[in-house]
Parts: sequence; C-alpha cells; structure tokens
Amino acid sequence: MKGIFLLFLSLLSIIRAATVTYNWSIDFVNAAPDGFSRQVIGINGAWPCPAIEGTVGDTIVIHVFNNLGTESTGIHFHGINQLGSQVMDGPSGVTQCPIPPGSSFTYSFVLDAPGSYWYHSHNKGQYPDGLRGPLIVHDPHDPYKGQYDEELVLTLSDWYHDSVPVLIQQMLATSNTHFLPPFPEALLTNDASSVSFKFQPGKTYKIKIISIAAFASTFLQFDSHTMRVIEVDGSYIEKHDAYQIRVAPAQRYTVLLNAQPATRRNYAFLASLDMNRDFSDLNARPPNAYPFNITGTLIYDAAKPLPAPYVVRSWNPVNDFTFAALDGERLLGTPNVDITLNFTFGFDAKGIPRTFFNNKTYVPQKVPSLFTAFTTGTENTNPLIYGAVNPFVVKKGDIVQLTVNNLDAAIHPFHLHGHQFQVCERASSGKGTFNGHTRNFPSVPVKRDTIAVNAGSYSTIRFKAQNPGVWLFHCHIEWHVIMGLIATIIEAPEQLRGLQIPDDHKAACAAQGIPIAGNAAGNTQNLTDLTGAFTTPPVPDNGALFPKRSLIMPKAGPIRRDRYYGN
Ligand SMILES: *[C@@H]1O[C@H](CO)[C@@H](O)[C@H](O)[C@H]1NC(C)=O
Ligand SMILES: *[C@@H]1O[C@H](CO)[C@@H](O)[C@H](O)[C@H]1NC(C)=O
Ligand SMILES: *[C@@H]1O[C@H](CO)[C@@H](O)[C@H](O)[C@H]1NC(C)=O
Ligand SMILES: *[C@@H]1O[C@H](CO)[C@@H](O)[C@H](O)[C@H]1NC(C)=O
Ligand SMILES: *[C@@H]1O[C@H](CO)[C@@H](O)[C@H](O)[C@H]1NC(C)=O
Ligand SMILES: [Cu+2]
Repeated sequence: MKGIFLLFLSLLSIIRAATVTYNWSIDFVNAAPDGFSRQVIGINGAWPCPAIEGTVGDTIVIHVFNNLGTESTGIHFHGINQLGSQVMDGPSGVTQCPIPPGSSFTYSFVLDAPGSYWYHSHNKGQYPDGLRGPLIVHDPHDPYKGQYDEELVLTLSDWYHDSVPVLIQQMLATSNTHFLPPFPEALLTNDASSVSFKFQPGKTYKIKIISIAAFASTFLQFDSHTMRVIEVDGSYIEKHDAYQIRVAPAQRYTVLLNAQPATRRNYAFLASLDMNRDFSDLNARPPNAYPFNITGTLIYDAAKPLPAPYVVRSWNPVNDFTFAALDGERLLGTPNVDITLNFTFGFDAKGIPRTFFNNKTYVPQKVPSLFTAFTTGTENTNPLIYGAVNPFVVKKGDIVQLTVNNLDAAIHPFHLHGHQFQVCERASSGKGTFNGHTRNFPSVPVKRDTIAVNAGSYSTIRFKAQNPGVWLFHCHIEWHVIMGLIATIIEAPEQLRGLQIPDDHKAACAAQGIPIAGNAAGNTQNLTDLTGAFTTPPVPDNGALFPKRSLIMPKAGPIRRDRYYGN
C-alpha cells in the first residue's frame, strides 16, 4: 500500500516536473566582497554567482559558455546524485574533459532529492576564485511543511586575495615543508562582509546554511534563537536542537528559528572561522588582527539600535553524528566491500608536499576515468586500467563500508560524489584508527554527503552501490584536493559498458587532444598496458593547456593558531 502511494507521488512529481534552463557565460569580473578589489570568476558578468533553484523531479539544463579566455573550467553539482546522468557530475578528468575557453557545454540532470546543495567548479582548484553558488531543491512533500513561514539562505565561505593559480604555486613548493594550505584573508557570509535578515515576531524562519568554503570551517551561534536542525546535506533528520554548529567546507545545515514574540530589540548572530590547527602560525599575530568573525543581525525593528559584535565564550558545537535520519532507514547490513583509506601528508619524489590515501597521491590521467569505464568492455572491472587515481571497483548491489583514518592533527571534511552515505561512526579526536568493531554503529544513522573526520581519528561510512558511475571520494578542503587527497569509486562498471559520451563532451576533449577511449593512458588494444599513463603528480599544474592568469596581489601575513580540535 505504501509502495503504491509512493509510486503515485512520484508519478505526480513527473507530471508536474519542469525543465529549468540557465544560460551561463563564465566570466572574469571584479568584486570586493571584503573591501579588497580583485578579479573573480563570475557568471553572466556578475558576482556573486546566481543560485540554481528547482523542485524535486525538475530537469536542470545549464548551457555554459566558457568566456575565461585563458582558462578551462567545469562545474560540479554537489550532492546531486546524478542517477543515470553520471556524465554530468562535472569533475574534470573524471566525468568530462575540462571545458576549453571559447566553447560551449551543456549540463542536464534531474533534481533527484530535495534539500540544500551547491555547485562549484571542479577544475584546477578554481572555486575559491568565486565560481560557486547555492543549489536549492524545493520539496512539495516537505515533512516539515507548515512549520515555517519563510525561507532564507546563508552561505559561509573563507576568502582569499590572491588568485588560485598563485596560491597553488606557493603551496606546491618544496619550501612548504609544513604542508600549509593558503590562509584566507576573510570570512564571507552570503558573499559579503555583513549579513542581516529581517525577522517578524512570531514567525518561523527556515535558514539553509551552506558552506561554500575552500578550507576553513565556520562556527555559528544565534543570540537568543535556538537552531532546530532539520536537514543536513540533503537528508532530513529528526529535529535536533543546536546552540552552536560547525559547518565544514561543502556541508549544509538547514535550521528552523522561531522569531521572538515581540520586537523588543534586534539580535546578533556570530559566524566565526574555525582556526583549526592548519592555521598554525609560528609568528603569532595579535588576536583580532583578522576579520574572521562576522556579527550578523536579525532585524526586528530597524529604528532600534543594531546589536554589538557578538562574543561567544567557547565553541562546543552540536555533534552531528548524533542526528538520526528522518526516513528511519536502518544501518545497512553487513558490508561485502571494506575500504580503508589512511590519510597522511608527505612529499613526492620531487620533495613537493602532497596528500596520500594509503601512501598514494591521486594523479589525474589522460582519459577521464568514466570514459575508461564506458569504453573498455568487460575489462572495466579491473581497477588497474584506471591508473593512479586510487581506484576501487564495487559491484552493483554491494554494501560498501569505507573508513577514513585521519592520521593528521586537524579535522578534514570528506565528501563522496553520487551518494548520501550513512555515517556509522565518527570517533572523537585522538582515537586513532578504526579497529573494526561495529558496536558503536547507530541503528538509524544520519546520512550526509560530507563528513568532518576528527583529528587523529576516523570515521566509517556505508553506502549501497546502486548508482552506476565513477564517483570521487575526497577531502573537501580544495587545497588538499590539489595535493591529491582523492580516491575514485568505480561503481557498477558492468552497467557502464558502451554508454555514450555526449557530443559536447567529445568536442571539449577533441579541442584539447584528450583521448576518450581506452585505459588511463588511452591504450585501447592492450588495456593492462599502462605505458604513457601519468604516474607522478602534476608540478604544480602541468596539465594546464592554457596559460594561467598572473595576478600577484599583496599578501596578508600568517594567521594565528586556534584550539578547537573537534569533539
Ligand atoms: C538561452 O539562450 C538561448 C539561445 O540564445 C535562448 O533561445 C534562450 O531563450 C535562453 N534561455 C534563457 C533562460 O535565457
Ligand atoms: C571571534 O569571535 C570569537 C568568539 O566570540 C572570539 O573568541 C575571537 O576573539 C573573535 N576574533 C576576532 C578576530 O575578533
Ligand atoms: C592503515 O593504518 C593502520 C594503522 O597503522 C594499519 O593497521 C592498516 O594496515 C593501514 N591500512 C592500509 C590500507 O594501509
Ligand atoms: C606507507 O608508508 C609508511 C611510511 O613510509 C610505511 O611504514 C607503510 O608500510 C606504508 N604502507 C603501505 C600500505 O604501503
Ligand atoms: C599487455 O601489456 C602488459 C603490460 O605491459 C603485458 O604484460 C602483457 O604481456 C600484454 N599483453 C599482450 C597480449 O600483449
Ligand atoms: Cu583535508
């Protein structure tokens, strides 16, 4: 009976499904969100970038024109599962070739689930230069419908004054012996240095909090308004009160806030960058030297004074591992695939700082990995043919258990494309590596697509392999992606054989002389012959087919150390 009802609902949503079309020119524009003017990557001559918005079941079509002149691009739709549209996921070298300057490319995919998502460039670490924005999927069957009056969006992001190519060059240098990522110069809320929302007494507001940051997590606390978290990363949860949250790069929290009953005064909220250990600074600067706090305001009465900068004594954010999925989906059964990824920093043979899973850094290959799966027939189940992309092949229907052992002394957020996974365990800092015991696994785990793994600790997730495609698993600190902290899940390759590559994908590859068939090296005869495949990581950006921007801007000094290491 329930099945028939659900079928009815999904038929209903097919009937009402619309196609939402966007025409985007990707442009360089100037912006000064924190008062410092710099070149950023915008859309249709403007920045901040627009939100993508639709309803579950809608088809989103985005015609992209790369107007960057000197630089390739590519867009990923974070958290969209791309069921049956694996070729639209967006990461360059994985599901497509980069879009070369002067060319057009169309993304088309169905919004498979409601919630708060975002999109961003997945090409050469480009999104901290501005190419990112919210992606909101409305839900006609919202289980929390009727419990709020208005919807708001709050994006959180670190911000840099130098452009990404410059930052990468500085980071991938033999002199960077402490594996330091670039340090941000500012925190932005809604891509600006201040934020205020109009509140009316008695109303309830639904705020979609989306981190579009490249490195730093953000703490958030509202004065006198308790957050009721109802969704994380596109998964509804049982309502959970939170006084403070910590939003890691790429994570989303949707919260309900009850407005005060009267317009007695205006209220503040604090967004504060988590100066995690990665900010370690040997020449500690005076506190308050950086604008890493933004006091936002909830305006009840514009005639009344604005609240003073909000001060929070200490951060003890809600532990999102204690959330429970609202749909009640139980812990997936005994896994038949067990993947362990030990994450460490280290140097490559040239002495350049890298990130490793099981001692191996990700090396982009000639042929995008998905096209290897499309074109290699029955051999596409052999991980070796994908080259040095940390490949893991899982069969359709497998229950996959994946553990990240974070051997670093800072928190890192890990993201899996194509899935909302169950978080089976997320141990507190300093707990070491996973010992295989499942006794702490909850019966109804929270589902997310990005999990913050504590320092010197681990997290274990599970998912069912039922989405044929090639899905990256990576740290969502963009700088660590550049350093190689990526694994590749080749899911149900037996269902990828012979699938067609769209014409504009082919054209993008052809324009750059990139092969689209065969193993990682483009060999189509002997697929286990990887002669010509890349085995060493790019230095620092040698895959670049187009000259990089040179945009050396004045650099701010280093940043002080913080004490938050996770709960
Ligand atoms: C997109 O561009 C095409 C071709 O120029 C045009 O026909 C179409 O109306 C545009 N769509 C939108 C939504 O702007
Ligand atoms: C940011 O806010 C936190 C919490 O209120 C405070 O401890 C810290 O000193 C503030 N930092 C700056 C730079 O103002
Ligand atoms: C990960 O590290 C643990 C602890 O050092 C070790 O026992 C395990 O074998 C490692 N796993 C892999 C895949 O390297
Ligand atoms: C990884 O490297 C460490 C240190 O060099 C070594 O002890 C360990 O055995 C290596 N692990 C694997 C799985 O190769
Ligand atoms: C295919 O290449 C592998 C690796 O170079 C080699 O060992 C194997 O003999 C080759 N197979 C054939 C049939 O040539
Ligand atoms: Cu990381």
